[in-house]
Amino acid sequence: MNQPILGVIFDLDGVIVSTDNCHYLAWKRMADEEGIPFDRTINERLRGVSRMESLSIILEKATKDYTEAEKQEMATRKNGYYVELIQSLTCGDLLEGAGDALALLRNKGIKIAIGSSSRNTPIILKQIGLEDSFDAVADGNAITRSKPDPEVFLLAAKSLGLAPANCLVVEDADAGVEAALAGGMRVLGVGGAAANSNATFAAESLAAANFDTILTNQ
Ligand code: B16
Ligand code: MG
Repeated sequence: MNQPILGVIFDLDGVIVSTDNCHYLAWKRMADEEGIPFDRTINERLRGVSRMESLSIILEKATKDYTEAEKQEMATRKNGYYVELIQSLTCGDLLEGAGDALALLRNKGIKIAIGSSSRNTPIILKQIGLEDSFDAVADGNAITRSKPDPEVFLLAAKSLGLAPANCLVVEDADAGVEAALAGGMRVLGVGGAAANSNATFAAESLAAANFDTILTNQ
């Protein structure tokens, strides 16, 4: 018999808010400046992946080698462009169903947390008006290993005071689905991860997810 779900850990980008286009535009600007081919297909591989690992994927198409210092500079430059872009995010940029899902879970007494690879999580939560909405926030600033390592989700569960077996992760990236399962948690795949056959539950979006069923049919 499964343990009851007492906490839900949400990935941020692609689940609560769509910052993926901002990531794309910022990486594209940096890549264009460097003359490195980069398109939306390559961008799909960056979902849930840390900033430096994202850069490594982009550099697969580079025709020259870059030093560590140059790589740091490129990542910092991209982040500057990204932070500029996310200044215009508002609560209107919450993904469909996100606000309702958070309210429903709160009403049921379920604890809610963020588990994101992004080091910009605090800025994003503030921009979309959710900085005080979660019982715990675990993000890229607090971890050393990014998804598919379970570190960020284990930290979120610990901050909630819950065992991994009592937590459900909501993820849009395959790396995040893998991370949740590696951490001993169940996972609801949404968006791009809805088609991931390893996900415990699947829904096209948070708007289509039936938490009543998920929480009772455990
Ligand atoms: P940053 P998530 C991830 O957020 C993004 O999906 C991924 O594209 C990005 O590279 C990563 O955060 C790091 O972001 O450069 O802001 O630290 O999906 O884990 O919420
Ligand atoms: Mg994501």
